[in-house]
Amino acid sequence: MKFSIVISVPETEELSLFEQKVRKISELGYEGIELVVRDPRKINQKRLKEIISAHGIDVSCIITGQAFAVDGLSLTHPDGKVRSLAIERIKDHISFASSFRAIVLIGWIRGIWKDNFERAGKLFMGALRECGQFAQDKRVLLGIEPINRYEVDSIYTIHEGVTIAKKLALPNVGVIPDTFHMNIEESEPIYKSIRSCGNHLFHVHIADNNRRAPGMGCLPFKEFFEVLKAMRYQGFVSVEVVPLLPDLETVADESMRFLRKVA
Ligand code: LER
Ligand code: MN
Repeated sequence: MKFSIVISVPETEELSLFEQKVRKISELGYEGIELVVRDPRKINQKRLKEIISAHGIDVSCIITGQAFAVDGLSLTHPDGKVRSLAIERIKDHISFASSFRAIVLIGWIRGIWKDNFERAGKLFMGALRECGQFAQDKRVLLGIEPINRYEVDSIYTIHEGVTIAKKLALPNVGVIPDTFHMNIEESEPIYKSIRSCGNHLFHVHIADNNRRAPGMGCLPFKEFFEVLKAMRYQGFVSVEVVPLLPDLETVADESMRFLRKVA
């Protein structure tokens, strides 16, 4: 099984602290890092690429949610100008991801749908189709992340994510299940519900039920990895702990020790 861990890319020229983190992650045995990037145009891409290639580590996935959380961009925003900016931003993420063969995560960028759920659903499909086709030309995969009801108001379950991927029928659009969200929203244990991703399973986020490092709570990870292996899953399993306490290094270390035992 290939493991990565989520890490934020700072919007500064100087990436020495970032480099120290990448070095540590790679020393701990991770094969990849997953990058939180608000705006790819605001980061020092040249230096970032040098660091990544110097440490021989892959970039598994790009998390785009900060474009919503910080900039308020959403693929379903009632204002067409904001929607266009959101689509342009995701295209920037896709172009950025293409140099690493990383997946682009579609999570919070779907926005909040409550004001007009049906219209938002249609806008989301249209935006995803446009971004998906753009990504296809760049050989990039897009993954819809089902997220729990306390953070968003649409696409909570794997079934909902897979239904959208099937409707779009683009081979490069799939789903990114996250064990923390699955434990809240799925009706079956994580090792059963993961199966419903089928061949739409592009990437996996893991955290325990309390969103701490896997092994620090009560989710059945041994059975979960048995099923992933039975599914012949070849992608990354990426540690996403929130909040990252006491620090990235401790979480990365605790997670890897546990993962080596159960995966
Ligand atoms: C959000 O809770 C999440 O799980 C992340 O992957 C960012 O969308
Ligand atoms: Mn996640």
